[in-house]
Amino acid sequence: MDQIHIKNLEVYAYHGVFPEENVLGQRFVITATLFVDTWEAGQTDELSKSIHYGEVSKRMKHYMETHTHKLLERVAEGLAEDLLETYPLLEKVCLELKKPWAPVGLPLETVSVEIERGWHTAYIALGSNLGDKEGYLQLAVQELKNTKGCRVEQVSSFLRTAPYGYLEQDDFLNGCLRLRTWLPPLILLDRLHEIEQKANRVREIHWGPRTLDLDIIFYDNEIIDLPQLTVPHRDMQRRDFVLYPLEEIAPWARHPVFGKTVAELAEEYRAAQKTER
Ligand code: PH2
Ligand code: MG
Ligand code: MG
Repeated sequence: MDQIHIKNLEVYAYHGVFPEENVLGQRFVITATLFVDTWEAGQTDELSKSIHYGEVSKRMKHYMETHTHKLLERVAEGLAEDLLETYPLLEKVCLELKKPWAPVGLPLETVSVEIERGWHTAYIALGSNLGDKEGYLQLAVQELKNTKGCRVEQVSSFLRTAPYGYLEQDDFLNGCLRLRTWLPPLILLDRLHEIEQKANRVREIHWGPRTLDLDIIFYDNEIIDLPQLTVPHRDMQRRDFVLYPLEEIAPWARHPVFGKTVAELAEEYRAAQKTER
């Protein structure tokens, strides 16, 4: 992707672990790479189609001067968050934050932290089969809309589905949504669990009745195999309650393991249903 570079912006600020750093202050030097599609700005000569590097520089200086953090890591994270939340055209940002006067008592040239943060696309499956099912799904959408680092882009219609797995339970209401987020997968998962808790979810029977279930189906094209989290969601290809709502909003999204689109997986599911009968 196209890049805009801001190299070695100098700011005087008070971040640091040592109390004297917070009192005396010191020089900080910031290098930022902004990943932004500059095609339209290049064609039209319109600044509004790109990101104003002067404005970004001022914003970073302002952030540095109005916060006092201990760690360079925290400063870098705060700057990245601020830029991603402020500039809709900013897809990703790389930030290097240097402290040439770091008081370590040794003759080093500089110390620095470098991070890369950006927006990702995740698909979340929603399900409920207890109480006010629609209300719980709406609550989930609202909560995600109000989550810092999350933008809900599209929500499917909600579909009544028969229980899969453990059959002695009420029908489900299921849906799917597309999320733009700069939260990493495990942090997003924590947030989903928090929202499930808000919906008074109690974890009892595996696959049993629940007020609200939120699952990460895709996170970009990432393949994640951790004890806490498997992405793409395992067995999604055999679940109409995931495939059908997902097909509605993202028929072209491609499963990174099977190499097939959601529309293809849904079609295969329908074909298999026919031969079973
Ligand atoms: N979720 C399950 C188990 N079974 N069945 C339907 N129809 N919909 C679900 O969301 C669902 C299920 C475990 O999460
Ligand atoms: Mg589930
Ligand atoms: Mg779940």
